[in-house]
Amino acid sequence: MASGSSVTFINNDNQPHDMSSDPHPQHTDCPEMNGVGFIQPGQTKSTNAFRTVRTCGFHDHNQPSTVALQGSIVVQ
Ligand SMILES: [Cu+2]
Repeated sequence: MASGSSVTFINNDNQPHDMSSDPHPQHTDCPEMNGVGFIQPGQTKSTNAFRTVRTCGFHDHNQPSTVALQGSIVVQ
């Protein structure tokens, strides 16, 4: 993903999620993830624009060890 872009999260689950930057629980790596945060079922939210070239890992803060709710965004 190009620096300066944002990423849209769509919650297709039937429960809310709290999408946060790694590391858990500090969430300090990529503050751009704060644009998503708590997301209700069916809701769509976007990150803030990523301006630093790096890889941003994320997780569900309420289920931090659930691998299916983890991922990474590569900012190039
Ligand atoms: Cu967390």
